[in-house]
Amino acid sequence: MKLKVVSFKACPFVQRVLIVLECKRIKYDVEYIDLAAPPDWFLAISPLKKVPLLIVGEDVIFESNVINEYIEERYDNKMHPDSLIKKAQNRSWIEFGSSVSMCTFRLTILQDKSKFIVELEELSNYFNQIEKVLVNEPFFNGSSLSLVDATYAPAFQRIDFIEQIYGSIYDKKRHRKVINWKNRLLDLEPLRKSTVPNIKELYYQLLWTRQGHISHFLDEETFGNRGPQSVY
Ligand SMILES: N[C@@H](CCC(=O)N[C@@H](CS)C(=O)NCC(=O)O)C(=O)O
Repeated sequence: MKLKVVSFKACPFVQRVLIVLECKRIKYDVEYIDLAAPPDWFLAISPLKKVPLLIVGEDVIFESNVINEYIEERYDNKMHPDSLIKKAQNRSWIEFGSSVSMCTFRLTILQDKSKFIVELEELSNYFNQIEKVLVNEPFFNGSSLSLVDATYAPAFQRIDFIEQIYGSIYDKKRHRKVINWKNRLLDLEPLRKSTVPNIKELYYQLLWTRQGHISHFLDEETFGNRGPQSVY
């Protein structure tokens, strides 16, 4: 029975799941929905009205990290470490990754410049914390990819997109290991396969739709008139 992932093309949380499916070489189908006009069938099966959903036959699983734990338990090519304590620590850093992702999301919607700057400082503080625990290379646990890597890669990809229009976000001295880690993750084939090819353009279009402070760093001529703020 083939797995189905319900997705929104620019969603980083969906990507976490697709990265794990790609790493484990599991076949899956993707069904895209428009979150600006979600279909009734989706609203009926998504308790939080969010993607990703994983559909396994008649069953539905929601929340990206929970979906990844299911895939990890069900399939070979294990990505969690064997050691109980290391596995628990990996889960702690996966949880931390959700804070990083939400911070990255807020950077796209905050309209007030000073609040945007405060959020950037928050992100930088998160990087300080991650820097302290990055003792392995090239990935979080060393040579093999983990669910932690799959959690952070989509957020790092978006932070890079933001950097390309805004300027430096990482501190080259303080975040040296984080920068190395994110560069390795951004080079991964499973990350490339986890998105549509025009993800960067779609992301900038989303930034424009969100009309946050960051949208002022986009080229107005490319995106047209500013509309009312909308998350999707
Ligand atoms: N904690 C959720 C977050 C998922 C999430 O926020 N997905 C966004 C798209 S990127 C969504 O579906 N938003 C719809 C909404 O908030 O109405 C997860 O990890 O799966």
